[in-house]
Amino acid sequence: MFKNALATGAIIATVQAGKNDDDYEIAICRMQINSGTTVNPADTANNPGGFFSLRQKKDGSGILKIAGVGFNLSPETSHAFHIHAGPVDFTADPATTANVCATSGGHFNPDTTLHGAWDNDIADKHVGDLMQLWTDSLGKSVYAYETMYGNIVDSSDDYYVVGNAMTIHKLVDDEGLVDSDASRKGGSAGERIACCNIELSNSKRYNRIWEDLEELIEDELEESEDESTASSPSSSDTD
Ligand SMILES: [Cu+2]
Repeated sequence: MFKNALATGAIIATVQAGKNDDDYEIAICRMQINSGTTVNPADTANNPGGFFSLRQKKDGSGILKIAGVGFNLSPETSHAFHIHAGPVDFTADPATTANVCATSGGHFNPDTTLHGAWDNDIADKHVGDLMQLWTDSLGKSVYAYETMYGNIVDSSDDYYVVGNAMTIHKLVDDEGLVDSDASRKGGSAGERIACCNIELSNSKRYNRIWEDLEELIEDELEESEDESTASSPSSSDTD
């Protein structure tokens, strides 16, 4: 099984990982604005959108990485970002489908856990609970994330995410911390403003893009570690 592959040791001989394009499986997800969203639906130049790529070593020896950009989002805030179960049916007629992103299901949640923060242990979050999209003053988000809960290389695994959708919500994800059904199920994230389907790609170009993205992910993760160290509980929180 995929998860056991991490422990077998049979993959130690993978020399020069990252140098060989064929070592990696790649998936892409190209955001489209939701039909019927309240966010600038007619303003095609400023529609919320984004492009994301997922990469993982084909032998299952590495964890899943997700990187990309979101744009035309609310500035200087964060947007809830999840994997939802099942694909969006983009063939649905926009004239009669008010919420095409809702043709995908609820959060991808093979363990039937409650919703939680992206950095929780899997017992306290959904597999589909991704790190939020943090935006700059222009409403852009540069995104880099890695997770051990999800894969794109073993279609028999419960955590296989290809064929599911990724969704950007209008609001901040409250990470299940509020005492309400909406919070515990979905983070009170508001409407789905854009969505995409996770599809495999065999374009070798993405591997070259990913060489840069790997650096980005490392930088972002270091930054978030620095921030969490800086806000450690030694400071006074009484005011
Ligand atoms: Cu969602």
